[in-house]
Amino acid sequence: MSKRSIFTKCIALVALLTLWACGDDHEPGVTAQTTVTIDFEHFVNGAPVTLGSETPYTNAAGNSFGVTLLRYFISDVVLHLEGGDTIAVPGAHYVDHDDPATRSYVLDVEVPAERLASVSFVMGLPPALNVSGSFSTGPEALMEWPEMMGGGYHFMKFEGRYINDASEPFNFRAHTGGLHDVDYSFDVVLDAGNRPLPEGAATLTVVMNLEQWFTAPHEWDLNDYFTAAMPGIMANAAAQESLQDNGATVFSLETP
Ligand SMILES: [Cu+2]
Repeated sequence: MSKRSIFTKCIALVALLTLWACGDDHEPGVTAQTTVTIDFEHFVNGAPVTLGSETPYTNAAGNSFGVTLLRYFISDVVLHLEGGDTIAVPGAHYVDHDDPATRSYVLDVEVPAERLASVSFVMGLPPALNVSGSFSTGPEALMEWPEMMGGGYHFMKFEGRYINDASEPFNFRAHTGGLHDVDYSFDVVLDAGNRPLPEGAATLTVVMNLEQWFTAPHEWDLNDYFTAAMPGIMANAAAQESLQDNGATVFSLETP
């Protein structure tokens, strides 16, 4: 055998081994898995919110307002894959804008790295999770809802300041929760456009668009809800229902 022939065979062998090594590195029949993290972002009028005592934003009713605090629960996340399979992640997740760790929710399930049709979750706590005493420690426990209003937990504390009809800054507390036996949590379904979930790690970014709480179908003039004469909206069933309705357009899913 000539030197040249051996050299050619060696090249061919190396090429073959390389092809083999670079081929499908998954065992047949085993679908690649991924870990899904949901990141939460909070926007006003299309831009990330900055918390503070100023009133730089304007709502649909023309009120100038600002945001000082934002805390809420989302629960029972479900990932809907393109083929129709669903992956449920039971339980609640607490988000505090001021606590970056809470704004990243790593779903504790193995997810096939397939295409994602949609993601759904509950805004707030459904009745099965809205049980007094179920959060005994941590900031979640501080979301308690008064027993005299039915107990359980706040779904959301959205607090800020607006400029009222007297041109004075007035602090508002848009607190939501179940009231007595009426549940004001609601389902959110976000179209994911059949985006591929990359193998290993995938991130979904869910945006809460804060101005939408005050936009439609019920336009909120904050003077109608937050005044010195009114005790707040926590015991106000009509206000709770109104925010539940407006919640339909509050969340969006960022395109990857
Ligand atoms: Cu409250």
